[in-house]
Amino acid sequence: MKKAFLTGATGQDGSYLTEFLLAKGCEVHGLKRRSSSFNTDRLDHLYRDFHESGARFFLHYADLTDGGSLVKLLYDIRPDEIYNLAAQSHVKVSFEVPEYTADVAAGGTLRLLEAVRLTGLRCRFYQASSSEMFGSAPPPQNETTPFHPRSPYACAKLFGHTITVNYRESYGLHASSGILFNHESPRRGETFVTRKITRAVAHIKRGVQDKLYLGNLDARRDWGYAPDYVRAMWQMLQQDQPGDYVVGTGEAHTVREFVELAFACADLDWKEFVEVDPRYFRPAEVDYLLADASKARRALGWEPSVTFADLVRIMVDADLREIDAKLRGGEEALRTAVHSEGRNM
Ligand code: NAP
Ligand code: G4F
Repeated sequence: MKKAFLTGATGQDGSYLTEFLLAKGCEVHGLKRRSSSFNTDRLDHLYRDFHESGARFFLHYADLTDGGSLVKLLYDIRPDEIYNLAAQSHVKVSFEVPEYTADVAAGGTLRLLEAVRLTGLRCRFYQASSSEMFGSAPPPQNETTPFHPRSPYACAKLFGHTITVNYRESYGLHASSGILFNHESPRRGETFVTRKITRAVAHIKRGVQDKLYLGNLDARRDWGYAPDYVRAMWQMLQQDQPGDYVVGTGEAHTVREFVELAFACADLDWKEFVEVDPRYFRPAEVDYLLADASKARRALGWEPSVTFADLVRIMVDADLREIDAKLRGGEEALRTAVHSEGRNM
């Protein structure tokens, strides 16, 4: 049975990748960082007590900012495949906590690669690189497009990407880097724009939120469905040769288009509810990301399975179900809670 180890297991992609690897028959070891409250919501449906026989999914405490804990884990687990998904992944937040963002996304990647080298593991390595690294490079972007990062997050990811390439070239490590464009799902963090929108649509529809405040509505993104993207990660590690791959749908939409469609899914007119608040503008914006994923399509046979319209619908429906379940569980308490939350997001 193959053993896989992933960082960022508690995040959006980590949860889908864990599901995917378990379905492939792997034993899966996820890294989770210490938190003062439970942070495994996205994984709880997969978890079985490790005392039970047949358990194939294990969580371990460590942190990408703590190199020793990474060496210890790799030494104990000895995985065949490593997926490095952990990061402070919010671009706007990276302007507020730039050093920490770099410590995790850049330094953490280096620490993990060093842990692989020092333990002498013969394993395959996946690095979660990002289309943000292209920044202001004109669309469409592919593996040969020069990078022009526009945020501390993107600069840190660019280091993570290039150090992965460097370990491949220096030490012969089977290390691949997935340059993934935006991918979303009902498990997307609540402060990324798609989820912020679909959650607000559901809350407005049910009368527990009045307004949605957003930043730049003109930015264009190539949005896909997260489960499709974790399949691409796995496919990269099944190749004989390591490499770098752009992964995206090849279709871009503005934030405004996402808003329009999401409100329409709930029979609402977005213009009545959406206001622009400059607080959500970024010091430097990435205007237009559009993937040319022809290499991934050709070499991996990768294809997205969900259209833009379906993605929006999937997310709105999931947020409607979530708010309905909460409302059934305690309407008055919830109305107060989501009201204040809606204003602060
Ligand atoms: P996410 O939901 O924000 O998950 C990030 C994960 O990293 C969480 O599990 C988080 O733990 C963990 N983490 C943060 N700091 C850590 C630390 N110091 N030590 C250990 N773990 C830490 O991100 P995602 O959307 O799943 O994305 C996965 C990866 O792909 C990220 O590296 C992201 O930058 C990159 N990426 C994402 C996209 C996208 O559109 N989703 C596109 C390109 C690249 P907690 O749960 O405890 O916070
Ligand atoms: O949803 P976003 O915060 O995602 P962003 O910045 O594109 O980054 C995401 O995708 C990257 C891949 O390209 C990942 F590497 C990264 O980890 C993350 O997953 O913002 C998308 C766009 C931006 O142009 C932003 O300015 O939406 C615009 N936007 C407008 N109003 C907003 C808002 N973004 C957020 N988060 N909140 C708003 O109110």
